[in-house]
Amino acid sequence: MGKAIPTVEGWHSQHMVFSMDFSAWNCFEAAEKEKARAELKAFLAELESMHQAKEGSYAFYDVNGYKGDLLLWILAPSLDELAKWERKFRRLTIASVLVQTYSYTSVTEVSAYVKAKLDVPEVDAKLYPCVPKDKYICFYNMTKKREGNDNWFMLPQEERGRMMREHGITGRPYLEILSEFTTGGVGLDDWEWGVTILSDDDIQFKKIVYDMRFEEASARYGIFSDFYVGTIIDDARFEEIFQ
Ligand code: 76R
Repeated sequence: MGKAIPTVEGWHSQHMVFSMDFSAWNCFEAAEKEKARAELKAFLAELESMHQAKEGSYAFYDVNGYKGDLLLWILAPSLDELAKWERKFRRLTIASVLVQTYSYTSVTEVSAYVKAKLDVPEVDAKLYPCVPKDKYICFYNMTKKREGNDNWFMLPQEERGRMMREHGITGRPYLEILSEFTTGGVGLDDWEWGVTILSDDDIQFKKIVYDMRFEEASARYGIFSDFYVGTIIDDARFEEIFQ
């Protein structure tokens, strides 16, 4: 019988995806649009202050495809802080033209599969991430299979450790061109993990995910959600979206 691997947790994490009703937005008067833009900018400035103070972090991206238009990722010290941010966002004027299409509640997580020590700065950087403002984001969920002989949770720890070491070896070279954050959602949401990758080169998402498909941990045990990809909403893009 397997045994749970020790994990350490850091900030709580809320991924939110919204679709924007552009026909409703287009019906806004110019002054209403201006008010909505100013409120949203003030909200983002508050998130930026939290990020600068290293009390949390965030990401705001323009999502491709039908799954949504905006991805807002917030990291904060507790679930209740996240709920406050969420409520604040929902009360913005812009929220009246947004419909939430996805969310994932979790907490940053590092496990002891590979790391001998969990109280080192490298681990802290994963638990309390300073999310980089890279051009592109890729977010999806993963769960490990529990079916017949392919039951991750029935495997001995050494066996899981071997596969996770292999996983780390595949992943490590990619850290030169992307950042990856694993958040754990067991007991908090429907999927076991959230995977958030940021890079200035979106092709690296395709490369790392394809590479990992051949690892046993993924090939045999990986189950994945929908994928969300998007581009950072910088000032220029903000004006384009909310014009
Ligand atoms: O090397 C180490 O010290 C850490 C090793 C490591 C662990 C334990 C690690 C490394 N990951 C770990 C855990 Mn990861 N990771 C993913 C995905 O699409 C797919 O097939 C998988 C999605 C990517 C892209 C990725 C990237 N990782 C996990 C877990 C928890 C599993 C569990 O506990 O059972 C999941 C679900 C997961 C998924 N991983 C790395 C990376 C990268 C780039 C690395 C190497 C760099 C690093 O150490 O951060």
